[in-house]
Amino acid sequence: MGFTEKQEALVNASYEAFKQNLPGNSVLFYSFILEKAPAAKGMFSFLKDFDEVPQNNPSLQAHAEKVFGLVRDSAAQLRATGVVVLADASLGSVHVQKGVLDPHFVVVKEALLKTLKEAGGATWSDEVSNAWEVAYDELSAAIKKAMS
Ligand code: HEM
Ligand code: ISQ
Repeated sequence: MGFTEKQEALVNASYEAFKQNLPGNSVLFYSFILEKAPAAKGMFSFLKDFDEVPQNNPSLQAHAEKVFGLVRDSAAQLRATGVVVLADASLGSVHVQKGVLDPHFVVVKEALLKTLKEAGGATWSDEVSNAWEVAYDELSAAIKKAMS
């Protein structure tokens, strides 16, 4: 079965939970990424000058919000059309330039899910997780295709 209205609603609801504490959740997201891939720190222009993930850094928050927002948009696209089309064709070249490799996509996926789980509290469930995973995987596939 395709991506359902229910799945889209679950993604939207937990995206709102993420946004409710954007400063804290952004720091959490980066921390989860760097925990698994410490070397990725040097890839991010807004991280490389800091020893720790900076608290209350607007640039960091804006970037994190964009990533979660794109996954949420992908859920809407999947429900409406069954496919994910990149809104920004340059997303491929950005990631090639930064040296992003396939395994990084798994790291970012796990960090995203862990962050949403923290943000969602008792509302987090396997069903919510699965909806995000499908949307993330389809978006990742579109970015990887644009990278190749
Ligand atoms: C840049 C989204 C996967 C590392 C960007 C940008 C977006 C984005 C929108 C443009 C700049 C901005 O943040 O506004 C995504 C999405 C991903 C994904 C939606 C997965 C579905 C990855 C992965 C890595 C990565 C797996 C590797 C750790 C970077 C880096 C930049 C970037 C280093 C440049 C940031 C800078 O300006 O310094 N990404 N990305 N991305 N992405 Fe990703
Ligand atoms: C861009 N791409 C992947 C992950 C990110 C995390 C935080 C900020 C920007 C990002």
